[in-house]
Amino acid sequence: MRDLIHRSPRLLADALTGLAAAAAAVGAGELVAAYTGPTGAPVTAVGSAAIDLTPTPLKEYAVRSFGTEDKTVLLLGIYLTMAALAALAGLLAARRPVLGAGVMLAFGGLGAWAALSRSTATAVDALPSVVAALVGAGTLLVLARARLRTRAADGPPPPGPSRRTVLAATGATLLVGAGAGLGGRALADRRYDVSAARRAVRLPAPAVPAPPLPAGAGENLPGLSAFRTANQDFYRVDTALTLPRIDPRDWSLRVHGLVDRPLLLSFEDLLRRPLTELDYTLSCVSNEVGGPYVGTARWLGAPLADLLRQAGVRSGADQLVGRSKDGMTIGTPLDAVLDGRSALLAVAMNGEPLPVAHGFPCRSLVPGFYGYTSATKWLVDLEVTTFAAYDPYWVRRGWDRTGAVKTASRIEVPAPFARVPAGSVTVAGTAWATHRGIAAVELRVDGGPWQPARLAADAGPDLWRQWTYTWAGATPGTHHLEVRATDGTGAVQPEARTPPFPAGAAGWHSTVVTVLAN
Ligand SMILES: Nc1nc2c(c(=O)[nH]1)N[C@H]1C(S)=C(S)[C@@H](COP(=O)(O)O)O[C@H]1N2
Ligand SMILES: [Mo]
Repeated sequence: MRDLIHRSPRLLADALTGLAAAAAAVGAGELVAAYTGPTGAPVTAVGSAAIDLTPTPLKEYAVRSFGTEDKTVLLLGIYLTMAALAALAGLLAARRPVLGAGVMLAFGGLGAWAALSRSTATAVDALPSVVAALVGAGTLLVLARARLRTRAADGPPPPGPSRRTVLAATGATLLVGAGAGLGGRALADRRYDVSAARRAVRLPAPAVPAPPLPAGAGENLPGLSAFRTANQDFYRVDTALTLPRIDPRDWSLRVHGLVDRPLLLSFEDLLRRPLTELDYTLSCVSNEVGGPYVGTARWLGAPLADLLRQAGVRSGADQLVGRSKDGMTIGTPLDAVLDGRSALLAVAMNGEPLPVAHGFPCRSLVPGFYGYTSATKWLVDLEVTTFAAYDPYWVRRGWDRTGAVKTASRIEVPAPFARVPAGSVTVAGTAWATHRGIAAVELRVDGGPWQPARLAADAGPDLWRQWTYTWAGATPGTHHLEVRATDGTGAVQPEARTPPFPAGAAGWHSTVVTVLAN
């Protein structure tokens, strides 16, 4: 023990050597990636590969526990793991500098492999990690050897820099590496910025405007979700560790596969088509019963069916696969796209060009389907194919290949575990069964009889519906509220709970509220 305490400053300094080398490596990698493309940055590449390789249950757990913050948590985990391994490499290098350097090379190799493993990768994506490996190995070799040389046992101090100088150089390397990393990120953000290009987009007026929302489609009740979700409040679910940044001038959409006339459209071509406006509620298959991954926006886009008819769909085709700039693939039943529903190639969301996080410059939307089978963001390619011929990204991971939205209802007011005064209590929430519509919502208290809720005006089957219920005579104590909806086909939401995997959550939402004695 005494010995360890005695040696610990030295061990710390050894570990610091490893951290400094890793910082220099990552910093160099970020700087190179600012020129070769941000998806190749070593940590981003490893993180993206981790997302693609994560088994479905773990991914579900991450989305459930961390929500939209899941990527921050992942990156934090990668940085901490890397720091721990780098510290170990430093300790190793204190005895065998070449071995420590070998660990750094292996790190870089992992980054290069990860960068190349992505379906959209090109050879230059490996460059940041290769440079990082060389910088990391070289730095560790130099620092560790310099430290070894200061360590002559007894007698006169060895020639060369003092121990303190080497330590200072190590600290400086750490800071310079971290600075290069942040600088590289900032540079990449500037070089790949599309906000000016996004602001420059002139959205045409819709050829087919959305019908006006009926008065009273949206209740204005504190605690109840707004009928229209603001862009900054709209949920975000995707696998992109760095957002694809696409300049519309560089964008094109290929339509191919089982078609008579393959098409290639520029963004201008797309905007020249007659555009349709659509009020639509988009939801995620990963949403738990009562969960937040649902939102409603006014979208503007080119009708997808017209485009496919122009291309001439061949008989036998039954799946439409969208491919994104970042390699995501999403498959939709073709008959649904062509059956007259308002399937769109959307370019705008709530009156502005699509936000980058929501797919700028173009995404697909097919009413009635969860996002993972219909709503490809950063869309660049549409392939008409068959279900037999191709399994898209999520289907390969075991998710249902159809992805029709299940009927869902949610109690939002009172909030879970709220404490409310006795007497008359307003209960309110939302319900959706996109493309089938909501015909009824019922509420029951403490397992009693189901009571009809009052539905807000019907804005159409592609939209959610708000509802309210006046709970008269709420008595002091703890109470259990349950909700269920009936969709436009007359099907009542089943009681049995199923988890989101593999086809979307089902079951009744419930909350517990405490009624206070007045
Ligand atoms: N390119 C790409 N598109 C994607 C995804 C993705 O991971 N990558 N996720 C899908 C899923 S699962 C959903 S629920 C919706 C979410 O869209 P939003 O983030 O705009 O709400 O996008 C879909 N489109
Ligand atoms: Mo989703």
